[in-house]
Amino acid sequence: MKKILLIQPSPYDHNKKPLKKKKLYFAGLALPLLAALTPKDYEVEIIFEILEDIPFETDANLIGISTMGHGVIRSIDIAMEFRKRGKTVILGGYMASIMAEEAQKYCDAVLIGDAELVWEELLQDYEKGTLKPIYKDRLEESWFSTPPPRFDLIMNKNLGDFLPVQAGRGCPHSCSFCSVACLYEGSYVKKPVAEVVRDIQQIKALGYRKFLLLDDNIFSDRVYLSKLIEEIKALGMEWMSQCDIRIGREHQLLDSLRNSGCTTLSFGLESIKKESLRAMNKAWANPDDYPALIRNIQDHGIDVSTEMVVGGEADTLESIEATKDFIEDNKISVPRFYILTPIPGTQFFKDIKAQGRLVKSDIYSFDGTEAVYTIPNMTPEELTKAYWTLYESLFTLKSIAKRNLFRKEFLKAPGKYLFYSVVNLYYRRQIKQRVIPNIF
Ligand code: B12
Repeated sequence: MKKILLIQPSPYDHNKKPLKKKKLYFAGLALPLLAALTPKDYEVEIIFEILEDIPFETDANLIGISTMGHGVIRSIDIAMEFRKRGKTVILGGYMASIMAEEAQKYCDAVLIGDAELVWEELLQDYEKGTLKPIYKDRLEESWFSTPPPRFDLIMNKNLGDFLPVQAGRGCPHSCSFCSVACLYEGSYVKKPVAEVVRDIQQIKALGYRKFLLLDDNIFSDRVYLSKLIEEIKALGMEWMSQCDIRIGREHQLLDSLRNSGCTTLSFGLESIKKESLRAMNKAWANPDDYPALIRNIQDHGIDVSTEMVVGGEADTLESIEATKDFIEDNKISVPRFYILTPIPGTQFFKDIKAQGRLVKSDIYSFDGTEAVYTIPNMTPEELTKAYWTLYESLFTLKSIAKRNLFRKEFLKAPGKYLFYSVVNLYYRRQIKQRVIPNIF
């Protein structure tokens, strides 16, 4: 039987060893989906390197490797290792898609964008010996379809208590730093509601009670979202997702979301400085509104998780310090931060490069914990220092307690806030070791 090995590499740690974890909480959908798109006469094996070692001596002749952010360096190293062994290597995923010319140097073919429309053609060409260096497609219609993901291939791995589902891809906004905007250019494509329900039912049948709707912005199409959550409600599951903070204005929708089992929403708030948001082409978000929007969402029983960046155009050491008060005042249980980083391929990267502001060229510095370009109000070294100081200041025992224990919701759900406190303590340890905090 023909065999393909699909790999989700793990990024290198500071000692250039692939990062390892005992458990993978946020399993991606790409490889189970790619496996489902693969014709039945192929045997497919999936490797999540974060959990397991790569079988370089595999009997598979075709190797598919995914790429994400700075982790692409590991993907390239794996690709070269397999090519040395005479295997045919395909690179796909976000990073290979937005820097395809570079990726092409290390593999036999790059698949740019969505695999749904070209994966089968690529496999046919491979069999005929006529593989092209680039396969490119992007779902352009407003609707797309996928087969049910092959979760059977990952059930033997140590995963968290939820599995991924996807309803839509893309986002109507075009924030200049965003890889999603770079690939989807402001478009939003979605799956028929019945198909999303089918995928959730599959997860339920596997014994899970929770799922992660890993869409980039579930508030992209309000009519679609309303229909979707009506159906989700009937499934009796708990779920989490991410979206545009302005959903906080929608009282009725928030009620329906909560009633459908939505427990947590994550928001890319980025900055408390309007001018910094404007420079990111994100002026549609107004930080003056953030506190009221967050409160509304929390008052509807949905936990708010935040992703923010420091190092925006108008950021100062004072505004970074003030971010601490913002997070504490708004009782954000598990805040996450990155240093604003121009990812190659994005508009932001093109602008910063054209302005001659890059101070690092090694992509491994582009992991969101190191300043890689200059900003007006501080040096890159000051920015990196301010970033870690912000993290440290929010992960003191006092701040963890303030955000998780001394809040009005604590008595209603003490177990949950104690769990968040434990996650905070875990993050605290990682911050001390200067490792980007995550539980993955
Ligand atoms: C789940 C997830 C993770 C999980 C991955 C778990 C795992 N091992 O499977 C975790 C939490 C570990 C993670 C970590 C990181 N992630 Co991540 N992650 C995601 C997320 C939310 C969903 C991915 C997903 O399953 N999507 C659904 C699938 C169906 O879509 P897809 O991945 O695009 O796959 C399609 C195509 O791209 C293509 N494809 C994908 N892979 C391959 C491989 C081959 C061979 C082929 C042919 C095709 C192909 O086919 C698929 C079907 O069309 C995305 C956001 C997003 N919009 O996708 C971010 C995202 C991919 N992550 C991102 C980043 C930056 C990271 C980190 C670098 C963060 C950090 N600073 O540490 C790390 C790197 C980890 C690594 N392994 O290298 C960025 C990537 C940006 C970029 N330019 O590359 C994204 C887009 C988030 C964002 N909005 O910026 N991530």
